[in-house]
Amino acid sequence: MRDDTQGMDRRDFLKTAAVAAGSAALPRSVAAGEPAIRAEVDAFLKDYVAKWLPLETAASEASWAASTDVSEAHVAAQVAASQAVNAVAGAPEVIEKVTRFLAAGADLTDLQVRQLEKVRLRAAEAPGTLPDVVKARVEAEARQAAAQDGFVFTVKKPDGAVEHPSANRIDQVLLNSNDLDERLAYWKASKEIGAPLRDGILKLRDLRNQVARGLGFSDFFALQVADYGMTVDEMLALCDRILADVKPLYIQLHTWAKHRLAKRYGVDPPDGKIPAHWLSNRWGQSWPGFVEGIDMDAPFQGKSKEFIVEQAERFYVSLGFPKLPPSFWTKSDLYPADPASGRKKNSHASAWHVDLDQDVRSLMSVEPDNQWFDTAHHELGHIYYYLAYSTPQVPHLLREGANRAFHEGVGDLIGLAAGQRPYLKQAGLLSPQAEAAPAVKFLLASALEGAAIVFLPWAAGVMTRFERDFYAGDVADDALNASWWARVGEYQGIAPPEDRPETLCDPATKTHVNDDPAQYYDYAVGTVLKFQLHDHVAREILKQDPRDCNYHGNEKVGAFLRDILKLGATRDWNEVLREATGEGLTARPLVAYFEPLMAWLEAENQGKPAGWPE
Ligand code: X8Z
Ligand code: ZN
Repeated sequence: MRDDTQGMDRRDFLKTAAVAAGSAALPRSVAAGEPAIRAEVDAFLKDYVAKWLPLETAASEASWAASTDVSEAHVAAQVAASQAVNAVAGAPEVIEKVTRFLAAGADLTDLQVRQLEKVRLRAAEAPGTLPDVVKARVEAEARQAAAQDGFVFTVKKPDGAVEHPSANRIDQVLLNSNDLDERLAYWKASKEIGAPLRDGILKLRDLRNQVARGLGFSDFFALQVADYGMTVDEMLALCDRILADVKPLYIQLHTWAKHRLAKRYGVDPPDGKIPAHWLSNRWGQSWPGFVEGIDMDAPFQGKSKEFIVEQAERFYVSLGFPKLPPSFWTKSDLYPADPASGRKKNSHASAWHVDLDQDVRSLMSVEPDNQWFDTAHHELGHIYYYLAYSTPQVPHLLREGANRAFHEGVGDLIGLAAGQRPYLKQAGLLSPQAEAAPAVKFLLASALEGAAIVFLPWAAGVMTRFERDFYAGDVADDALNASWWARVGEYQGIAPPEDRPETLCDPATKTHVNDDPAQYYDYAVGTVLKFQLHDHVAREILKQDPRDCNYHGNEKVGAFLRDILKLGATRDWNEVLREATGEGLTARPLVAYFEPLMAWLEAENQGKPAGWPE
């Protein structure tokens, strides 16, 4: 199982939990039937887990092999292993029993209801009542992943030479090059991967929807949102609120960046949107490297790639987390594949909980730079979450985050902590210029990069809206690019450098669209959550300024986090958050964190037109 696991419908749980609470007041004689069904459910869950877990582990193992070494044989093995686990998870008798048990939810314990909801959502991903569709989906998923992971980028150089750059190399050019022609060549090369994935993503949309509708979900997007106990409309409304909260600051950042980049490339700033190839990320989801005097990569020059992951582990250990199990180091695939080996692997970082116990692994292509430093903390957050809830107190079916956004938010929180200047200085990872830079400049760099302000229009806007429309049937097959760029323009104020015909497929250049579908709001909600937890940690535990604090070595912070992580999915996420921070989900700490930037940017941007035409 990867960190994009399926969730449960909390709405149903809350309904049943409320009924269950009421039943406690009934006379004993009325409640006398409870133990019988509870015993029956326990027996069912025990039997289910005994059958499902070994097959789930085998399917994860096969998926791992397919993602770390793309080959026909690995695709075939992955399909066979997924089919085997689906036969158990989606068996018609499982669906029948779960439905019957959940109808009697009033007599069950909370933990039983939660596990049954997990079983139900797993069945909804592969209902045995639609065997042909489920089989076709498994095959199409595996083929799409292999086509993506095995893709070779090609750049034709001005001198006629041909380069096959890795994803890391493309990212480096977009980060460092001031030559707009070179930038355009690498940006366009990065989008070539979309075309061969176009037919596959259309086929997958239909198969994913057919599967989800089998158990009554309106479409595949609704099935994924069900993890939060929210409707699609509620999730979209939450994302819209996040977008509204950050929009004024985003517009100022957009204006500032447009002028800064025009100066850097020696050209006039465009009137409205920023050309996509100007930005230091293939999708414009993060804009690192723009702030003069803040070179976050310099301190990593001369360090080894191993240092990046080991330093991240040291940070967690300083908070009282254990050292990673030796198998993490032997089984993970942490560094770029040797090009000479011919091995192809997924280039996007992920964390894996293979046996839902101690077999934890990460797939990365770490290089010694600041982006991988941040990503390594993010991935270890998933890994430490897995380990924290792999205890006898947490049933295997509930070994997941409180919700998926918690899983994304935790490692990001530690990434945010490891990006604070007091810690970087102490670790020898802060350049003298970055140390001397005014606080507002450092804050500016933080708003632009990683998962912060610039990230949110992309995550809560473009990705969430595009995928929602895609699965709801609101995007015509011959308008994928048109619809994609309409969203990119609307939310990010970014324009394609040239026409993007429908033979290409720019949405499918983003790995999540292919292999982690309809879940990107996890990162938007996770970002809000990260700043909420950070604010609590800095103010209430460290008693330090959230913008200038140091978690390192503080075991109280570690204990605070472990108290959240060790619960897995045994509790309602709203309650977990409220108990941890005293508040429900709120973007207030996120907005407050960047508040000093607004006045500075307004002064910098004075006289420059802000925003872009709709
Ligand atoms: O995919 C990731 C992680 C793995 S869960 C590296 N992230 C998103 C992305 O890269 O698009 C982290 C930030 C957003
Ligand atoms: Zn993640």
